[in-house]
Amino acid sequence: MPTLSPFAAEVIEGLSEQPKRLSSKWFYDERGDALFQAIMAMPEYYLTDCEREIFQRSGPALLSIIAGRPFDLIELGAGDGSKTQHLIEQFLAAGARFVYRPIDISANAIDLLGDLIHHRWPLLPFEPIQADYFTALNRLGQSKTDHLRLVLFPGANIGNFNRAEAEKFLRHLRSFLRPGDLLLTGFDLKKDPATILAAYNDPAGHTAAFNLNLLARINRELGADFQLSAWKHWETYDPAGGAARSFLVADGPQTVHLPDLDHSITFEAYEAICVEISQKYSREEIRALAAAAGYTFVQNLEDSRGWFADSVWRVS
Ligand code: AVJ
Repeated sequence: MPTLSPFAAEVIEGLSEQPKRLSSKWFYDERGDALFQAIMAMPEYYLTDCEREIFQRSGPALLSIIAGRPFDLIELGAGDGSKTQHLIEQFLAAGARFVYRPIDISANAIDLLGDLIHHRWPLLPFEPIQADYFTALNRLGQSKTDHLRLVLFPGANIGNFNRAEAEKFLRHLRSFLRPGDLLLTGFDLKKDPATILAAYNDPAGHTAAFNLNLLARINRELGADFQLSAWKHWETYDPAGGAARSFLVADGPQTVHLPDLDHSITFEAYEAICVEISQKYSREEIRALAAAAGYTFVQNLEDSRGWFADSVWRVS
């Protein structure tokens, strides 16, 4: 048995389970990044606009929590950093002393962000780390700075974990931080189910294309023969549990071959693959999660509609 790439191993494992599933983390290849940009630009996808509004006006609140201490502004999954630049602008205008330390797995994203930051604020200390979250946090844990840390985990990425996984992730994150350090996490709040469903079930089909790209990626990278036209995107939102779930449903029986991996997978008619969960939270659930993961809840920063919360916690 040849050693499988992490992607191949997870595809085979997830499609061997009952019910079948694939992790949404594999959505983001080059094509997936572009499709996600299209999702963020569409009117139904309110999350990005809400968080931009929050960042545009939360500089003073964050600086008052930081209370004048020099700090490291650490951003998990910085991407193009476009929302964070609103915070940086307010922090600099207020004379705050801080180092900007974006973390991203993509070297390309870090390079582009570096050019932008150097051009806009040539004097801002900029120390990026190109690595996955935990490798980067490990490195930060070894650095000797006495700066307070403000860690940003924006974008509702926490929603791609179920509740138990979210707690585990946040607990693990805390183990790299020191008492007094701050964590800001983006949570999509429970709201009118119609609003949530529309954000993941757009009439233009951007979300469907984004999800189907996962099967296309398996074809491209693992030599599989998924017939994309035989799959349809199906979205649900459970207003009690708060999970939006995305499925890809087979519209007839089919067998998919992965010749490179010497493997094939059969699907019954209407069999579904669960490809994403986007968990929504109540304010009460956010407080409970903070406590369960070992943090002290400090404050929710919300948009004017009360649709999204960037929740600020302190390491106890
Ligand atoms: C990037 C994880 C926040 O769950 O809302 C958007 C991804 N999926 N539309 C989300 C996504 C379908 C998004 N996150």
